[in-house]
Amino acid sequence: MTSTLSPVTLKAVDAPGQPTPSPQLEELYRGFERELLVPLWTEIGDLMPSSPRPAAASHVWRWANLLGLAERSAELVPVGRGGERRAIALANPGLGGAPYATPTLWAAIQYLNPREDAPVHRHTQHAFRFVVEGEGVWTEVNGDPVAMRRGDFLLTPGWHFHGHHNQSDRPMAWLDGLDIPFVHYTGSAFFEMGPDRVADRSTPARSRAERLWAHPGLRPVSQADPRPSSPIAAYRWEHTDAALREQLELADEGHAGVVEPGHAAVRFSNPTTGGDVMPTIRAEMHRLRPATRTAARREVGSAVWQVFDGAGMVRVGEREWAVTRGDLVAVPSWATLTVVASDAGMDLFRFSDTPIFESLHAHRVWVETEGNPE
Ligand code: 1HN
Repeated sequence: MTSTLSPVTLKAVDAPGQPTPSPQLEELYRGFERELLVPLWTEIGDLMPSSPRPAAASHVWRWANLLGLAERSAELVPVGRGGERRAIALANPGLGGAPYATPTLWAAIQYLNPREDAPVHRHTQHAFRFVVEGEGVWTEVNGDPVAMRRGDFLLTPGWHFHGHHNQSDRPMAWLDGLDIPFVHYTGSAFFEMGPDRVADRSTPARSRAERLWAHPGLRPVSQADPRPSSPIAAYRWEHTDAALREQLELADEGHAGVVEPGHAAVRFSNPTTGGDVMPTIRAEMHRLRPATRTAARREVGSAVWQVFDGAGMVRVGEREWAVTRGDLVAVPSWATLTVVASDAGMDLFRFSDTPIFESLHAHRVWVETEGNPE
């Protein structure tokens, strides 16, 4: 894991910008080591690159492989107090084996057997679920049962009690996203268990949160204050799908709305602010028409993409992968990303840590345009 304390080790080297090695310099460096000090002149190249050089790598995880291992876990590993979740995290190959998809984001496949419960707890980490296939689980958020179905995007903002119940006779798997690494590095994690018994085994099609909040453009007059996280517990696929379809139809009719030709996108938003769904996480759905290639793009902050439907290619920097339904791609900060849909077209879910950088005024974007090559 990431918590080992490493002592300072310094070496005098004969290199441009470095002081000439000598026994006296070595002696000075031993003095720095004893006092746990590091001079800037040995580190400046890593600390001050001319543009971001993240430790995280781009990487693809295949949904078919994750699902096979999650199914096997479900045979061998019970869900209950202590472990709390049968969630298996993506470990970015650049991050030393930590269960982090990127330096700020956790992504995992979670799996529940038929009739199985994951216990109620709460934590300061913000969380969401995205459902690439299946149904039958209700996630209970502050006592409100929320149905999970393919294409739905569901929120568990920080410090909301939540547990999951599979109320069906079939197993179900989904994607979990959380800001666990960010909260871990910044020492801001709190955790508390909830009641051991499931409060509400009812299986409503719509949660109370949706009945109050999920009517387009309509806000309950009693709820006037802005909230740090969206009160909409579930963003349903039928709405997301219609929004994407109509963006593309409007483009066909000569009207504005798409990101670029053949590329529609929507951002899940907090109706009380118009901003992102949670303070640390941005989430979007993208639809590419058959054979559409996005403009190459780089931005500060890291992201994870999951193919929801169709197939295509994802290019990150020099690397390129063919991807299909469920596959997940980690995109490090400032890596150049291009997505190309196959002849079947492609829908992709994306989540990122962008709100952190926007609120710090540290967000930058570069987009390929004519006359703006790499
Ligand atoms: C958690 O509460 C969930 O609620 C998923 O489904 C993954 C990883 C670490 C800590 C808490 C969930 C988690 C988690």
